[in-house]
Amino acid sequence: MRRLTTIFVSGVVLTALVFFMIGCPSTDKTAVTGSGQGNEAFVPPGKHDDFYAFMSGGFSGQIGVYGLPSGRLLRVIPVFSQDAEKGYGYYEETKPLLNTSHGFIQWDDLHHLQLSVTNGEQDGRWLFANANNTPRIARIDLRTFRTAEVIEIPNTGGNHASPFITENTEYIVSATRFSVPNEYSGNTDVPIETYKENFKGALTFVKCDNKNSGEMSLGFQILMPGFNYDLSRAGKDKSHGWFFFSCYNSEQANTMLEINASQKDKDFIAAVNWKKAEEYIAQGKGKMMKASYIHNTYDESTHTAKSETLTDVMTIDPAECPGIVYYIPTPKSPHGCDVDPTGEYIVGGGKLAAIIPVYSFTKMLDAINAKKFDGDFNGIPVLNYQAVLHGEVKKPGLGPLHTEFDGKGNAYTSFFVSSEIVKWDIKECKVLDRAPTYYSVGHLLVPGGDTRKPHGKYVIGMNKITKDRYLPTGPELTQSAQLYDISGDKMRMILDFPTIGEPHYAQACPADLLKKNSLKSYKLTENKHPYATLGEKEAKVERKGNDVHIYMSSIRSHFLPDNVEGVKLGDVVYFHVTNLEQDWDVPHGFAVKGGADCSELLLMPGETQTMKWIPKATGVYPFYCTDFCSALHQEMQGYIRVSPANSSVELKANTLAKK
Ligand code: CUK
Ligand code: CUA
Repeated sequence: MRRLTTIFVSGVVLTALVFFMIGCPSTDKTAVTGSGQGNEAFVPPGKHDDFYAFMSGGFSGQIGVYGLPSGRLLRVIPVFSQDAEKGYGYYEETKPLLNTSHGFIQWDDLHHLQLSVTNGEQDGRWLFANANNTPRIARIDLRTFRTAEVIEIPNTGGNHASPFITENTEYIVSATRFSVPNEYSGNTDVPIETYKENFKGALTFVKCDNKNSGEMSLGFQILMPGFNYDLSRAGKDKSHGWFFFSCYNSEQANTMLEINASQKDKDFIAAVNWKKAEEYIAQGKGKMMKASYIHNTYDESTHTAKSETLTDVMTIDPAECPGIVYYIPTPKSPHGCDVDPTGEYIVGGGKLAAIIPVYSFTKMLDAINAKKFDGDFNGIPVLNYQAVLHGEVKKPGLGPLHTEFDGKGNAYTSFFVSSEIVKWDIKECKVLDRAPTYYSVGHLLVPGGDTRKPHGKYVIGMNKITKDRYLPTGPELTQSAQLYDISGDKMRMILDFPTIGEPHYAQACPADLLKKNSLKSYKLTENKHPYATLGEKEAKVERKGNDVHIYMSSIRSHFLPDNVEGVKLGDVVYFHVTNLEQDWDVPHGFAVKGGADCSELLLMPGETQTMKWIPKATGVYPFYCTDFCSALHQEMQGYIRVSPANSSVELKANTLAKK
């Protein structure tokens, strides 16, 4: 999305670009609008924010948790990238979460988030996130604000239209951004110019154990024509049972997409009847395919993640199963695809379109029944545009991307090229208000604005470019979020704050939904980690061949043992550290000098984590606590001695057992 301004292919865009450059002067004194002068967003110390906002970190692979309206960054949740701040992906227990069929991957590009829903309303249980690069979906547990599960999506290349979910979190979808040679054909080594024959675009429906643990498994995959599937939303209420996916590159170009995929006036939104797909599969119309993909789960009782390889995928061919997919023609190179709270209206965001098309679900069903088709694409019926259209928002702005709703009949659409948020009336398709953003807004969010019950109150624009808006920080400038009050007729900007990584989509929910469930510590009595040290008396050292296991406890303000000797070159040392505290907000850290692939441990009360440490030279190495935990935090330290491989120093440590 960052490079959208470099498209020079159509008159519309060229005009748009000029407009953009004019609309973005570097000395615009009136640029800070909003009558609040920042006061409205101020939440004094001791008072809590009204909302949690979860913002994707984009190419940081993480999630930023902010309070609203203060804009305070409260936590960064590591998901797809290693995070040295928390040791995530460095310590042994979390490494399996980053396993894929391509091996251990330390990074990804996280674009979208969605909170779990029940009856189309936020239920505060889980947060889902997509990996756009190596296709995966993660589930974050909102009791702990930690990644609990990651599942890989086979036969796809880039998981962009994801992790959007159905009304009761029955399914989380994943649609391939890049179509790829069909993995199940057994031959993916094909000439790229055979794109049209050989490349497929899979839409994957990942099942969620929505009544219990939330655990994910692959439900089924629909093998679609080879387009680029971009964004999606589930139907709601009357349209429950359907899912809508935008796609571009219906030209099926495989090179220079900025020109070659911008030829047609209209691409498509694919309307998918997933309930009908379930019926076909129940009737045995699906095909089970062999694949290899990874599923990683974190077990809270052992504080440890494990990885398993799965091998089966149920697939379904829409050409052989009439009634599961219809294409709705959509101008032009659509990006966003959003469904209003009633489930009746489907909004397309054509990046190069001069209007916003709004489709009617009722009209769509009528058109399907009356067979108002304009031909088909590979056996998938193409619906007549006019027959499905509710209306077009005329002259809304330039470069429409995404739309959210306030539950009062209004929609808010972001415009990348003209840098603004536009409020419009859904029924009348009439523009009501517009507010500038600084600059080039991508996604926007209204708390609950994608659900059946939006909480309204605010809209946040997430901007790709900040140029002159903040103090310069060298060539790379921060991206930003801008908070507008939408409780009145006019949008008013009340806060502007920098964000981590590149925020694409974000979600917000009332603080009360999560606050009461937030975990304060892990119970030591429930700690089932095989290497836990559940009291200081259990601290010990053990040699198993070249492996040295140190069962270490930590409590204010010492480690036990804190002197270890008898480790030899060639040994692999495992520090299994348990935090014996049972109070809220008392983590201990742990770090040793040197050692390959090392980070720190950051142990929550009651938790056990393991650092693998391979010394490279003899000597005495200090270790210490990295988190300021008490007045004597600086005293919380120790030593480990490493001797030559042939040394006769016995393994020993100052544990209570020995005294
Ligand atoms: S995308 Cu980034 S602004 Cu990946 Cu949802 Cu539209
Ligand atoms: Cu424990 Cu500082």
